[in-house]
Amino acid sequence: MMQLYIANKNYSSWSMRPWLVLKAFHIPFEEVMIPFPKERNTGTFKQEILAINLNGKVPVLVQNDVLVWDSLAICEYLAEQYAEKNLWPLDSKLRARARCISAEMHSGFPNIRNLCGMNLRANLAEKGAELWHESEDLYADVARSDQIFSERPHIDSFLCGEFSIADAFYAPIVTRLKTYDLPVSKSTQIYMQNVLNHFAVKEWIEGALAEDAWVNYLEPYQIQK
Ligand SMILES: N[C@@H](CCC(=O)N[C@@H](CS)C(=O)NCC(=O)O)C(=O)O
Repeated sequence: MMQLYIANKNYSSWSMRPWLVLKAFHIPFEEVMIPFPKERNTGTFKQEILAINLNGKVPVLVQNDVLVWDSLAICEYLAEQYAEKNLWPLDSKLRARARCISAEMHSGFPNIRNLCGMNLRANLAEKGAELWHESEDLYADVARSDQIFSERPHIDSFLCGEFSIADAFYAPIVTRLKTYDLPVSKSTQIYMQNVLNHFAVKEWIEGALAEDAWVNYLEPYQIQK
């Protein structure tokens, strides 16, 4: 069975993406968790992941002698291996859009990523309001995601119709919008609710809530109780 190496569900947004794709499309896999250390550059995280992948980051997928690192490359590999499951939309126009917005997420949105780290256990609404007034860059990233969400084919559909890799790529943005309570349109609120109600997203979040590991360098806005 293939293995997916991930880090803490509470914090690891890149791990979340391929994990959601595997779950959403009922592809059997073994989850291997390598938790982040409490303090940066301590513990055994780096050593353990470097033993699997010289890039030193999660997620990593291992299937027999095939090693795939990087969330987008993993999803592309899965789409190829499980072609019958349509991990990308079947319609070529929607598929092109799904690929574009996933690539845009993969290489963009630095402000929301840096300022609003994923933290599923937290409620950082107050911090979100502060950041919203301080950072025009954050505004630009939120406005762009709001635009992408609002351009989906139907109010009740996912980004490109059925749930696809594109939705998995934006799921960590959805959770950030919620955690930091950032202002979004009504249409985006409906999309967010549909994503948060998806069984795979729910399962990941339940896993995150069950974790108790505190990673100091990923908690710039909270003090450990
Ligand atoms: N572009 C990569 C990013 C992977 C990444 O940055 N992973 C983070 C966890 S979310 C990581 O492993 N960080 C550990 C480190 O940099 O030491 C992908 O899409 O997989």
